Amino acid sequence: MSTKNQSTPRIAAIVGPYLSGKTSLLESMLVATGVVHRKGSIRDGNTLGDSSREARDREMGTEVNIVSTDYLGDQWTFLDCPGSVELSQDAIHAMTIADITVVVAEPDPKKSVTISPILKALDAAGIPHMIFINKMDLSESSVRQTMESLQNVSAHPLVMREVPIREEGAIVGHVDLVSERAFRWREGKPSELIQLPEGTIDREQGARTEMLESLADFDDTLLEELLEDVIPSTDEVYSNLVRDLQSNLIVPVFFGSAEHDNGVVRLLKALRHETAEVPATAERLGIDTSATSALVFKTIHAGQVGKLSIARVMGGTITDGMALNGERVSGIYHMTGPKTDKLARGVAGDMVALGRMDTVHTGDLLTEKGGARCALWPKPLEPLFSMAVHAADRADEVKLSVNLQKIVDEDTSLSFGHDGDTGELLLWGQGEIHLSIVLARLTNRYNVSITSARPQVPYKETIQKPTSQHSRHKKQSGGHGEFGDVHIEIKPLPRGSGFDFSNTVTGGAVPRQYIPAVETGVKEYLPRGPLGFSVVDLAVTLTDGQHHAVDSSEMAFKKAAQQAMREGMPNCGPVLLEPICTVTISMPDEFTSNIQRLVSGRRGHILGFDAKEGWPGWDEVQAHIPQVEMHDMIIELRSMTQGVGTFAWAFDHLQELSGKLADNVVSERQNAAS
Ligand SMILES: Nc1nc2c(ncn2[C@@H]2O[C@H](COP(=O)(O)OP(=O)(O)OP(=O)(O)O)[C@@H](O)[C@H]2O)c(=O)[nH]1
Ligand SMILES: [Mg+2]
Repeated sequence: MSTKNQSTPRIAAIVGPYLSGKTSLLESMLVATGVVHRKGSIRDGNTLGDSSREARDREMGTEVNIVSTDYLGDQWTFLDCPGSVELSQDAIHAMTIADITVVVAEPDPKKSVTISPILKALDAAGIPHMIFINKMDLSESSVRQTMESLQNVSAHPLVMREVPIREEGAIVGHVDLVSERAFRWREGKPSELIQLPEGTIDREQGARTEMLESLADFDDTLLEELLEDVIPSTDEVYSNLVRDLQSNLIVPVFFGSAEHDNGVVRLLKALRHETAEVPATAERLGIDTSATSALVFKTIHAGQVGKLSIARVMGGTITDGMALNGERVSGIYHMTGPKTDKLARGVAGDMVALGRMDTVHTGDLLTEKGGARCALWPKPLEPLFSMAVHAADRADEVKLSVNLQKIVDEDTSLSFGHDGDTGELLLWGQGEIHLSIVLARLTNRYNVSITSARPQVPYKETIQKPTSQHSRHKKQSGGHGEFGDVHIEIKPLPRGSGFDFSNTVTGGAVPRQYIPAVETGVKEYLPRGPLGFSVVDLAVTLTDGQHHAVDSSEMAFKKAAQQAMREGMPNCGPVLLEPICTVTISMPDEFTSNIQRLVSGRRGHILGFDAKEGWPGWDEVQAHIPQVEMHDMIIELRSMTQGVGTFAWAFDHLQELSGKLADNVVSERQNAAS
């Protein structure tokens, strides 16, 4: 099988749960491909990946590591993605653009559920993928147990490609189920070909039969051979494996230990022989490759080169100076971790960084004709957690928003903007860690220091009963006086009506030209009612009044109206309104029963639940939950669901809040104002 034509450049995304060993696997692959001679260590902070200060400080991946290399004459780019669920946008984009995804799982069966969201996303988009069960050096469970629990979260059959060779409980090597060759693992050296150990033969035969049966489900010739006890040729088995993987019918499973370089060359060889090339990926994404095209998968604002748009060439050739989407390419680079090398061109399949494409965004499809998005580009993740932010030094406010925009360009699961009700600058993202990385990046990269706080909830208030109010504004201070006199009626309106002003004055008691001033006066009162919040759902009618031929003015009537509101409103039974959201929580069904506790603990109530469409084994719970309770809900939800639960939400309605909770909100507001 080592005879193989050279392929076009290919891309593998490396994804998986937090700390499953993705970066270690990449490092081990780079040692195997000869790119680096000595492995960096995550703990020592000297890996080729995870080079940013935020990543090193936290000993975790905080952004995708892009490394292009050469393996046995083929070009490869590996996209090592952060595992934290809060940083999954990069992984989603990497999987989208890659020819294959390697899901790095842990051997502990209890952790298998953590790869469930990744597998769902891969299946939904039809992306071919393999699983690498890492950390086998630590494993106490059998490969079979791990396989069973992984199969529970995969829609497609998992196909074990090797069985372990054990000595005194520890795994010391593997038997490849296609070639039926046995290998002994060696620390830091290629595995050694050995005789198939006696004690492993039965397991090897059983597992090989299972593998062939899985393949026969998709191939009648193979099925017939199995039924007739004909041993299929190695080439036939390989061609089935390749076809079924590339059409996302099966998920091959390999195992090993990235830390000890075990099983890594086997995985690389599978990637080399079984991964489809760029035309298949372009077809999956609906991209026409007859003309030059490139899909932007990541935007980076860093280093001396300025903005870089990292793109995959899907068809044709990109050369420096070419105009794409109306912008001139100024510099084409090849990436190896944080290092960039200038290239003359990028050909179909290549991952290239394009310099200074100012108007280009992640997800844009670049062509000479210009200007389209990739229709199948994934939508940004829902915002789940927010903080109110401002520059510690007021003079840095502009610097803050300019640089925040750059960071948001790099990560589409972030957003920021002023809240329409509270006026605060809110930064939205996927969780506390996500936002703390953004704040650290603002400081480390752009030298802006930030203070952050829990965002205010946009409470409102309304009234429960009507009142009539007569108020007069009168001022005599030499020369012109001020005189305005109004009778108003204030009435509650149904929830969601907003505000209504009308006028029933007859006989010119309030001259026509002053009536708009009365309306303005009332409206100017509304942002701060008797409880301190913006008043909604009420009607005010001007019923009568008096004026003075000399002293009346628009200003005088506006003041009279404000005074009438100030005096009348406290008599209308003001009541606090809190925003309630409709929330759809999704999680694997084994956790559904916990959600009742989560929702009721947050003063919410469940509206219903159902199986999540297109996500076998997952449920969705609909609930109404007060917005104030949602601030840190994602943290509790994740802790209840091994990190995989998530939700979508939208404002639904305002609801009256009374009692102690309301009293606390009102007194906090009054303390803040005083
Ligand atoms: N024993 C053992 N430890 C491993 C193995 N692979 C990785 N580790 C350790 O697991 C920890 C996490 O490894 P990383 O490679 O950073 O994991 P990651 O998946 O890239 O982590 P994130 O990107 O933060 O999600 C490190 O302490 C590694 O040394 C392995 O095969 N065996
Ligand atoms: Mg990592």
